[in-house]
Amino acid sequence: MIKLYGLPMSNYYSLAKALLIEKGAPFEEVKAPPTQEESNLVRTPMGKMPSIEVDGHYLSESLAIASFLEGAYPEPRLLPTDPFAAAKVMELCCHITLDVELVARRCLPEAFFGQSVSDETKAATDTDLQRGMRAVNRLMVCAPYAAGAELTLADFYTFYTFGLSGGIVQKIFGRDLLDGYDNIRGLMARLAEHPSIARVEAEKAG
Ligand SMILES: N[C@@H](CCC(=O)N[C@@H](CS)C(=O)NCC(=O)O)C(=O)O
Repeated sequence: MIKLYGLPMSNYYSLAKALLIEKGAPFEEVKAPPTQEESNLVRTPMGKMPSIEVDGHYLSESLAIASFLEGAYPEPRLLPTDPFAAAKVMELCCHITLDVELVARRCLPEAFFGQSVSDETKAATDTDLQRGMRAVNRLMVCAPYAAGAELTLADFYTFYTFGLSGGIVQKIFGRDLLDGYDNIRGLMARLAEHPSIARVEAEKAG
């Protein structure tokens, strides 16, 4: 039985949970806030969530967790068998995370934690986000899924990144991150109804 550590409020935790459900992997959730305590750092060396425990061994980072699950539970596949097609999915995941999520997160302290970020940070975030969105959109297929005809790991990164990033952009800049990106907006709506994602969101709300 896999243990999933973290809190449902985390989009990365939710992503890992949706992947576990998608793969049909038996798991249990263990509430573990992000801390710098040794008991947490042994599981996740930056103290972040999520992490998982498999047969007494710990693994952090959502991409590493996804990689483990893909190997341990090959069906349903979330990466194409063709190596180049699989790498294209990973490329999309990287750009979504690095060029949208991590950029938007610069303003997370002000958007959701009552702190403030400088006007310079906001201006740079706005500029960099627009560039990141254009980059991601170049790779997005959205026909009907992020990377093409099949559901892949990129869909899970899409749903959980654009959910959080969109919330930050709305709060800080008062605009919709997906304005001009109706393809991604449509995909988000489809993914919200995908059973594993819908279950994670329902359990979070409940
Ligand atoms: N790159 C990590 C990011 C994980 C992450 O940033 N988790 C956030 C919650 S969504 C966290 O634990 N933040 C607390 C902290 O930064 O100390 C992953 O993909 O798993």
